[in-house]
Amino acid sequence: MKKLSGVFPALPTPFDAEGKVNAKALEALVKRNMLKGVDGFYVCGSTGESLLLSKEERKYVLDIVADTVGGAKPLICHIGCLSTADAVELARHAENKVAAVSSIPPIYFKYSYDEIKGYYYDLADSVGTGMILYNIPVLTGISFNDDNLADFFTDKRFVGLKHTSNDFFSMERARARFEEITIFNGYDELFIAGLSMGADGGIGSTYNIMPEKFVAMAGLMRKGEIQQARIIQSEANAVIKELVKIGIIPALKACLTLMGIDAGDARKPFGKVSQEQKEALVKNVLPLLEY
Ligand code: MN9
Repeated sequence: MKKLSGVFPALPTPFDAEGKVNAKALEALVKRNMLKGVDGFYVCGSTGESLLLSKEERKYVLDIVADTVGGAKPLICHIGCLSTADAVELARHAENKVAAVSSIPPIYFKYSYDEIKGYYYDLADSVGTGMILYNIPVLTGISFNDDNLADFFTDKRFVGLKHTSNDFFSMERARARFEEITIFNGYDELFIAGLSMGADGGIGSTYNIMPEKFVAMAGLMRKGEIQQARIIQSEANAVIKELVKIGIIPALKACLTLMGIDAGDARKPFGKVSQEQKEALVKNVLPLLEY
């Protein structure tokens, strides 16, 4: 398999007025991102509200994205679930549609490290595609870092790391030790920092509303033009700051709707974006999205 790299939007899951998956809006979003030059997609991750979807919905979302992309770009599907059996079921469904699967570690119960490792190895044993570890300690309480990464990346079935963490020291150590794996930067606001410490690209929610900026930053960083890239990162960060104030997923979906892609509300327990917040997005964010 060719090494994955570049700009991978983490797709949100649009919902219609009844709260059902909105296939048309999802197709439109995927197509628009492709026109803007993204390199692939991350499906049903945190941004896709995967943990709030049923397994059937998660399969449906991947099917829509796979049909829309038609093999033109690589897909990574997040298949993380509370139980190993559910994750295996989603991994098997994804297997022939994706370049790799990916999973957060098992959450809620305080599993031992051996149990967490066992979860990933059960998934790796169940499918032929590579596995991308999803490191997001702020949400899972579990860190993949220099102390434990060798437990995975000495096995060739583990092909990548999605690193949503400020710990760039661990990212660099992973880069130095495991040259062949793909490292994706996870925090959009730290995109060029991640690239400068050895990431091959990034996976991010806010790429969906400003794909040009992330594609441009990736190109500039490849050419070593850090000062130019920093100017664009700064523009992107002004947007991200506003979204984070509201809540990243509801705010992202509200922005998409304002931009003509009817993403609907985030699913409960997420709250709705208020009228005042929408007005703030129109005033403070939409003008910054232009490229
Ligand atoms: O996929 C995203 N993480 C989450 C990665 O949504 C939890 C990021 O793109 C963040 O949304 C973004 C804003 O903090 O960096």
